[in-house]
Amino acid sequence: MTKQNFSKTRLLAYFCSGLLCCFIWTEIVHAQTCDPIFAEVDGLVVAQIESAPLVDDWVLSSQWIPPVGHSTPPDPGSEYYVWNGPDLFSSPGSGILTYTINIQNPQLLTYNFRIRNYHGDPDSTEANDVFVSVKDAAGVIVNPSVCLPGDTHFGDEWIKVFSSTAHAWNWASSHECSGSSKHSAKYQLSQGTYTLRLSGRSHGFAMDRFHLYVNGHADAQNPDVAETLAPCDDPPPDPDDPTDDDLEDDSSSGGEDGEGDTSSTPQADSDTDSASLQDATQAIMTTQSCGTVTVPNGKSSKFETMLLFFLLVSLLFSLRRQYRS
Ligand SMILES: [Ca+2]
Repeated sequence: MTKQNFSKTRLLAYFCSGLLCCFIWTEIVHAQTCDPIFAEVDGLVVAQIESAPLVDDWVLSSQWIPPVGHSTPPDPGSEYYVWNGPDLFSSPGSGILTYTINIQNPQLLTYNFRIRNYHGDPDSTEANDVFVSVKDAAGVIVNPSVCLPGDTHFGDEWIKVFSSTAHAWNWASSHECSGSSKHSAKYQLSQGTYTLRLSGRSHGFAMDRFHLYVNGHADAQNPDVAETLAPCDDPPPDPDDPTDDDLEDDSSSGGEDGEGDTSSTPQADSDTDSASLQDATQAIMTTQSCGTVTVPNGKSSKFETMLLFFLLVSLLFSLRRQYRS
């Protein structure tokens, strides 16, 4: 090996080492400063349940031992949480999991709320629910759009969401507005930031992820679609700030979906708002910097790290071999 070739190889190794260091540093800074905000992208919000820190009696799937007689959840493709605390049928507020959501579309649209869940009690009406609360940025309660004044739980911060499908991962999620008023879960949301919280209710209820979506979205109940994370360095737009360039005017229409109110099995029907949402969400897609939105399960950064690490190790071995020769 000539001295000139050795220098070139060494320079290349230094360059790749620097690149790897910069990448790792970016990942570290990202992990330290980026609280997840789940952005609406083209009418869909996706959040992994395990994105919120474990609290109280929630347990990670790997630590969950189903009670005797319960069926065992199959692999859902990602981690999930299970409420391992006692039944709290009348006592919401324990084991609160918090998710920040940002809706970009300025129009008031109906979003189906679905939790991908599992419950394995022999009685399908047991171990099948959780409490949910949604508030806007001002802390005002957002009532489920399927609950009406006169319902027992209209105006309550916490409302029960239950699943009617047992022994399989499913998306069945219904609001129980009262004992006789139970509907597929929905919220009407417009542009702004919201806080969605889940609170333990039934022992053994397992949750993998939740989606908020407009009717007709192609990935409405796709269990592999990536979280719709907002970029860490791009805070949600302020609707009250006219200088905020992230706000876009969208005059197309949206609204009710016509889904049967009494159905407890969610369906994505043909009424689509995707076209009207495309423009309003384009800004997000073009400014994503976290690198996890378009790749299922957020595996892109891990893949890139492994690739760079492999490249660096290969170069170092090559350098060592050539130097000895
Ligand atoms: Ca999950």
